[in-house]
Amino acid sequence: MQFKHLTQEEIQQMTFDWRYRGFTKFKLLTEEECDEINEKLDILRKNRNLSSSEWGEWDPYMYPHKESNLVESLFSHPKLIEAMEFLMGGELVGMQTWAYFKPPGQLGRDQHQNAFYTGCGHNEIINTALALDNHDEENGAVWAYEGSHNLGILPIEIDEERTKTNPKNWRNERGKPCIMPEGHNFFKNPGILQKGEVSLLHSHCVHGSEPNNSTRFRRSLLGGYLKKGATFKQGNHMKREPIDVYELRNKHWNK
Ligand SMILES: O=C(O)CCC(=O)C(=O)O
Ligand SMILES: [Fe+2]
Repeated sequence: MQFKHLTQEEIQQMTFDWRYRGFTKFKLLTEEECDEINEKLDILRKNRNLSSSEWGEWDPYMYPHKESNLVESLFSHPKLIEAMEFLMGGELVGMQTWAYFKPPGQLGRDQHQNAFYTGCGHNEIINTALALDNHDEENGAVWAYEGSHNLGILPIEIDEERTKTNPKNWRNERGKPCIMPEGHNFFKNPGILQKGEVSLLHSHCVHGSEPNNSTRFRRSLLGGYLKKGATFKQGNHMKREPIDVYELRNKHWNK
């Protein structure tokens, strides 16, 4: 495979990470570029909250790429596309974008595998998280069990009390954790990201986040990408529709 955007070093790191960890990361944007996205997302969020009482103030923002050229261009970033084609071994279909704001005090997301929700096969979906702040243990970074991507789809356990802490329109955050195999010893990687780094998460890797116990935000722009030809569940909530990321890449990046 010919690479236009990834360095040899990045490819080596990614190859290792995908085999042994189930997630990888690299630098994508500068802090200034992140500030611009944060401003844009904040405008979208405020407009949403003014125009509808459906959403809580800090609820995730669904499909921001539909309303922002900037977000749409990032969703089709050539370096991201190249990395995911390499990791999944084929072309991609865009699935979803959403923005997380995670202000101080906000609860985290229970441990889960993304493939549980999208219903696709092993290594057939990658979720990206572009860090728009520094992410660390204090502000509830997304941790992941290293190597857990080699597990099948795990059972979940419903905790009715905890499901009550979910935002009204965002029912999968809490109360349906997956159950790890008994006595497992997967290393829990804290998922530290610098502002401007993007993480790529394997379909089956178990991950979650703790509450934001800091006085800082923990914002991120998330994307979902399916391997072309893979089947998926639309989802009651996300109502996923295939998005042509190559058309978007031509539109924004002309390459
Ligand atoms: O940011 C979070 O707390 C969770 C993100 C997540 O689950 C994902 O990117 O798949
Ligand atoms: Fe997830």
